[in-house]
Amino acid sequence: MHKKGFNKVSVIGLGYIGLPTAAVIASRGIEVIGVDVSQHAVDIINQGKIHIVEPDLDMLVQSAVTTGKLRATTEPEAADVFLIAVPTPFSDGYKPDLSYIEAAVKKVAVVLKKGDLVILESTSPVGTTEKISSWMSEIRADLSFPHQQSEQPDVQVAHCPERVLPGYVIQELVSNDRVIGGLTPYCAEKAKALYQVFVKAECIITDARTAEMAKLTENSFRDVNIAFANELSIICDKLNINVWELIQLANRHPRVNILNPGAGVGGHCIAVDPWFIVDSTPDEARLIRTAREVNDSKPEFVINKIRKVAEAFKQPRIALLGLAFKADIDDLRESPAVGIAEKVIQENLGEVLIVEPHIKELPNKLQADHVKFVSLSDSLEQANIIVTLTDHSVFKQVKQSVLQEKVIIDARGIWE
Ligand code: SAJ
Repeated sequence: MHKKGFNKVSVIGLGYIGLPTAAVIASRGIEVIGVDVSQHAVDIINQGKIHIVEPDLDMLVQSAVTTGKLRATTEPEAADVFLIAVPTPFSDGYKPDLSYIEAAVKKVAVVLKKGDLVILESTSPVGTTEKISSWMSEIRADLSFPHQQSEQPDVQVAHCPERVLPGYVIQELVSNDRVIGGLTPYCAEKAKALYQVFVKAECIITDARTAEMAKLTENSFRDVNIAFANELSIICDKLNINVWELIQLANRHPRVNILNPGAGVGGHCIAVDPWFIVDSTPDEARLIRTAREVNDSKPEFVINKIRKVAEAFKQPRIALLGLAFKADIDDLRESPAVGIAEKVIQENLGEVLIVEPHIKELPNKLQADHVKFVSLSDSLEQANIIVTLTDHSVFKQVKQSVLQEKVIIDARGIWE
């Protein structure tokens, strides 16, 4: 196996991106040290098991740990490459929170040596790659860094944003093109050589700021397009038009491709990243901000529909289908469906029957006396109001005849 001089790679942050990346690199015969602040995650990984859900990841991690190519620890140790894959959430006022990145690179700085490469994979506001270079230089005055404009810095720093789709991570890690932005062209070249060890698609080089903005742009593009669909659904509701039929018809135009309205936009990326652009350029990013606001208002629109329908029943029994933030996954974090369920329960709009085939029990915040966690068939039997919140494949198979006596709020358009 051609390792291009990368004998030891350290991946900092063993979550949805870091762990699959660590395992894929290890599967190419390179020694990988995974670092995470969670002792629990480290222990599980060292047993060859995984603490997150992602298809095929379990096998990959098991084999990497068994062959001795992957090992996890809580403190960084010396390596040739450090790949940072920690979260970048936003704090109050939609301000990017770089504290996880800062903590990670400051720990990495301690073990850096001349010739090392540091790659930031975490989605980050424009300018963050320069910032990490400067954070590291504060701790290591004995080494030169690329933001210092030195001809040949001791340490190379680049940004290569991850772009994988949850549920398809293992496949997309290898098959997606990668945008690689260096603080200098040499930094980018060096990072490209690493990605070429496991990426089968193209690795395209640019500067760090463009790479940072490229990732934010991709997710903002999707957010704006989903917001268009969501706004249409609200307009059509007012005008008494079936939005699903409308979109199907409009999409027959060769240059129109409208996405699907839903119960809101969830997940850790699309509902977050556009705010990083808004935070950098608040006066200019008008459309991007409005798209966020439109998508964030969609859950309240769905709750309003449920309120109105529930009022008409003496004993409303409301089935909520799906809690995950999108189809066919088990991930409930940042899910608009969970927020809707919480509100319906809090407001006591009726008896609530929750269906989520991808989880084993309801989260604590959704447990109450008037809430039952039931199977799809039980919910269809018992409920008089049925609300689709997530477009899981199993829901699409429900026969229309079963739904005839029910009031349907099909927020995902799965039965249209
Ligand atoms: N959604 C709709 N209507 C649609 C499409 C999506 O309401 O037509 C909703 C989904 O239900 C979900 C949310 O949007 O709640 C986001 O889902 P998604 O499948 O669009 O995206 P994510 O968040 O799972 O992953 C995205 C991907 N980005 C793009 O497609 C541009 C992925 O490639 C990124 O790597 C990932 O964000 C990330 O980590 O940034």
